[in-house]
Amino acid sequence: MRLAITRGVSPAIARCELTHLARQPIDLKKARAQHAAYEACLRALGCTIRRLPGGDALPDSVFVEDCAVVFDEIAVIARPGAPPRRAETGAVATALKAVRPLARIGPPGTLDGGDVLRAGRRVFVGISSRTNAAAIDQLNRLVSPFGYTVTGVEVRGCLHLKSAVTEAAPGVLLLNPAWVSEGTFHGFTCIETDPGEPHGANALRIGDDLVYASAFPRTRDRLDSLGLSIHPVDVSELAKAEGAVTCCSLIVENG
Ligand code: CIR
Repeated sequence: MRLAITRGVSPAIARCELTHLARQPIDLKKARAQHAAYEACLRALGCTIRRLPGGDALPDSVFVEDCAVVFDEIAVIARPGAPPRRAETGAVATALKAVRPLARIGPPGTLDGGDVLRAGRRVFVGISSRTNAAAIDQLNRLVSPFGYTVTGVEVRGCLHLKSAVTEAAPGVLLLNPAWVSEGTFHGFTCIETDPGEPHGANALRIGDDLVYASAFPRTRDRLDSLGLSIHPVDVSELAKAEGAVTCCSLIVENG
């Protein structure tokens, strides 16, 4: 069974953390409708949705990806770099405890799950305003015994590593070369985002399918050339909170 852990959009989302974007009004009703459509898309792709309760007082709680990193062997509970977001991790840990042994990032480490890109046994971790070297060391110690190689990656100009690069298909990365250096990813095929779509590097792989924001049609054309099965979703309201498609779920294979 493939599980997708999600959390509803908080009524406090207008007070979300923002780093690279100016604050704009967010239409809560529309954000919730888009989030429900996103969940429906994951369901149609074979995921069982487990929507976590209790995030209403936490503005960014919809972005569950930042609270943990799920491996086949363990789940690592993150320690988000923005202190107000740390209270989000409890409910995520409770859900993951049922499906994986848990480990945790501890102080002085800070890590947002959005900074962790898994590609097979390679794990790339963004060195960002949210994720520091201490956390990368901790993650390395936790997962290298399972055969993963952990590499820290400088990101510039965006919030998280996965704002800049995600895996579109096995061995194929979708990236914005202005935010991350292609040279870091030896052995991978890299597809660049369209220059007019800098936020278009964030795609969510579910098996052989790709969930992708409808806001980036020109980059989508580039992905189409790979013959991937692409499922467009409109996440325009969540994008105003600096969120994208990967950040609204934690996918657990065999969950
Ligand atoms: C934040 O700044 O933490 C949230 N407003 C957005 C988090 C998006 N998370 C993600 O891309 N993994």
